[in-house]
Amino acid sequence: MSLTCESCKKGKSISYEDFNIKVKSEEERVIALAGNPNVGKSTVFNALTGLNQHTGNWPGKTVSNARGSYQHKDKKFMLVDLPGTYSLLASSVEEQVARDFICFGKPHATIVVLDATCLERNLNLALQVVELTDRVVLCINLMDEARKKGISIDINALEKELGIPVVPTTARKKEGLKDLMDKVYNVALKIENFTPIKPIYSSHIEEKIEELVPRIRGIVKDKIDPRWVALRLIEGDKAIMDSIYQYMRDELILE
Ligand SMILES: Nc1nc2c(ncn2[C@@H]2O[C@H](COP(=O)(O)OP(=O)(O)OP(=O)(O)O)[C@@H](O)[C@H]2O)c(=O)[nH]1
Ligand SMILES: [Mg+2]
Repeated sequence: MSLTCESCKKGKSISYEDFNIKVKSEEERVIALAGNPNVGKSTVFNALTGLNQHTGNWPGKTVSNARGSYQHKDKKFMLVDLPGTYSLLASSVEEQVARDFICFGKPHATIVVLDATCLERNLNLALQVVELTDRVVLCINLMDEARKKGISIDINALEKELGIPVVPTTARKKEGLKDLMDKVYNVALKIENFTPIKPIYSSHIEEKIEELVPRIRGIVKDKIDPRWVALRLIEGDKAIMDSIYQYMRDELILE
């Protein structure tokens, strides 16, 4: 991708279009599909999109991507299968692709697919996505395997604890997918509004965040969550500065 994105040249905000995701009409909603490796993302993707799929590469990267469309109720959706990642810390090209798409591509919703048999490890990525966007649906997949292992998951408690919709699925048997599409519909069309409960850090870190947020907000405005950028800066993440500059150069208010 060139340093100045196509949308910026046209005076528009950066969006999924700058990631080579083309929708047929403005009405079509773009949904990102994220998750750890091997949790059933492609199984969910295939079950929802069937034969309506295309593959390509992420702009400027050798990582391939798959997109597919499906219709639910009266609306069309474009599902984008992101590379499987354990985190969004952008230490690998796959993590960077997933993070940049969720952060700068501004999909209408992001589904995070989790493995019901090892929720604790998988929730790490889910919490990172929740820090980045309010429009998230958790899909707890492999429920059949969890049942076999005697693991039961309190879906309502998870929804309350995280403040986002949570759907149990067994994608291989196509169980739970209608419920997943209903929840994605509601989040993407803002029919139901959710306020995800974001992680709170130790008081020392929270103080630093408070100090940085107003300054970051002055630069990025409402284009990207200033708290999230503050966390990345505290972490010493240099790649995020490059990405912000690459994708938002013409939108930043620089003195
Ligand atoms: N038992 C069971 N197996 C499943 C389920 N969903 C997917 N699988 C199986 O899990 C394996 C991995 O599924 P994929 O859909 O390829 O997972 P993925 O997340 O796309 O994997 P990567 O793209 O490699 O990260 C496959 O053998 C699927 O058939 C499920 O709900 N139950
Ligand atoms: Mg896959």
